[in-house]
Amino acid sequence: MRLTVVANRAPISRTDEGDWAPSVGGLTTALLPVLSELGGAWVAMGEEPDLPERQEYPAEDPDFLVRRVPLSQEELDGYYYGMANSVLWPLSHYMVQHLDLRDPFVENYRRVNERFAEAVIEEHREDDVIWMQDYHLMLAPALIREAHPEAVMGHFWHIPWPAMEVFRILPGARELLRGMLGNDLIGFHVEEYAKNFIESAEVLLGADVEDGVIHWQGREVNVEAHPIGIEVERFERMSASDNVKGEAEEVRDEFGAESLVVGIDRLDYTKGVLSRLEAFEEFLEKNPEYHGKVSLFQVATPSRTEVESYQQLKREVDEAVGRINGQFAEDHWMPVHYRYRTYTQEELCAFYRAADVALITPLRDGMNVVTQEFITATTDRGVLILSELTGAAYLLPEALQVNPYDQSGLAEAIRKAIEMPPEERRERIQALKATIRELNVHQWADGFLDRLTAQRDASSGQRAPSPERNSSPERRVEEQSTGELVDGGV
Ligand code: GDG
Repeated sequence: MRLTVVANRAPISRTDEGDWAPSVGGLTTALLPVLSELGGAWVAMGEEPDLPERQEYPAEDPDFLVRRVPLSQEELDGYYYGMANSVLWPLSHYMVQHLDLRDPFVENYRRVNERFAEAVIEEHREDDVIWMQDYHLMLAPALIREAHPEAVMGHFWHIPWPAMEVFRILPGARELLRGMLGNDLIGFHVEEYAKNFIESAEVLLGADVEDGVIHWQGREVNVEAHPIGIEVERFERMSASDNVKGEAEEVRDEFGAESLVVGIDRLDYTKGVLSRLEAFEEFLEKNPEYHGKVSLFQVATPSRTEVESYQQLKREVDEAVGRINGQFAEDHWMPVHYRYRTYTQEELCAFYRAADVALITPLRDGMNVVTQEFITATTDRGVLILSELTGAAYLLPEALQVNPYDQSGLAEAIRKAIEMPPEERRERIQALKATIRELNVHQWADGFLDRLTAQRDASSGQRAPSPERNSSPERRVEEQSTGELVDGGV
């Protein structure tokens, strides 16, 4: 069995020295080891002109093929910045006010999905398993299915699947659903998104559903929850290293606050950075005894800077930071320390470790792995304030859960977190750490592929079972430690 991964982004990028190396990011970390072991291909868009369409990797002793789908500027604008980032992204996060519906977005999304499908069809061999990723590629599965009715194909959706009544707002909702139903297995982070998807197929397409399985055009489509994890052991090691401990101390000394509240996000309107700042402002207004004692350190990583609503958000966040600091700063105390840039993972780890409180308050989020990184990196002191509108919240009841739209509730949660007694902090964080250790990114990849191959074996009945895969550290890829932007999720 070989594997074909189909994702918007390629798994390798050029280093400063001009070589090729695995890109930074959860998806690459999870899937490259499996792909290297099984062999096969990774199909992705060509992010720059002049990149080879077919590239064996590693060059000296290839494990797999990188197959690029080169895109014109018009295609990139329509498919990626348009349909993916300005339509499917806001809709899936229930933020219809950010929807930007334009015909060229749909046309280019169709065209690019066709081109991805053609590339997969060309590379496909009997017995391959195809694994699609995310909301960029909703139409490709049905096209691949037409060409290869026997193909074994799964799709992991990294963001929320909204309630059916929200999904149906989208003109073309049915076409997109039909595209997705080309798959054999569709994975989401939590059951709720899976239920929403099933209801969308049932109501909008009239699909038959029996015991959670969708019956569609003579095939079965399984829809399941497969919550993603992180590389827990690596984060634990990094956090316990002298380097990170030293950097965490430096951060605390630099900011000088008794309590440090930390937020780390891509600057995306779904992450709730603006309402978080407003809640922190309310906290300061209501609790003058904490002036001079509590600071918020907010890292906002630049993201999708070409999209107008992201430029607008940046202006609003800049303004809010200026307003809060202008009103409350004192000689030796700055209420908000704001950084609009990327950091290395090691630096992020030091920030998590320096934090007394992590403030993770997305307005919606498929999972939110920053939460998992904080839980893993923090000591017994760390308190997690977590939006109940994230996938992570379903798994982490011991967090201080908040409704991110409730500004006063959020301001109150900040006070509660700061005043939480050490024993309660320790109990909560230990429970959270235990949960996160169970969610490992390598197990996530293996678990999804196992379900996919099991389904293939069950439906064919004749093929040999897939070879045992193991999750040993040897097959994991060393990660480059650069502060490369993780854009648009995976
Ligand atoms: C999508 C879904 C789901 C951030 N700044 C820097 C940096 N990061 C890293 C974080 C974390 C990742 O980016 C962000 O992950 P999230 O899960 O928070 O969010 P999305 O990017 O929106 O991802 C999400 C995820 O897919 C996985 O399925 O959880 O719900 O939206 O790992 O650490 N990394 C580095 N420098 C930075 O400045 N190196």
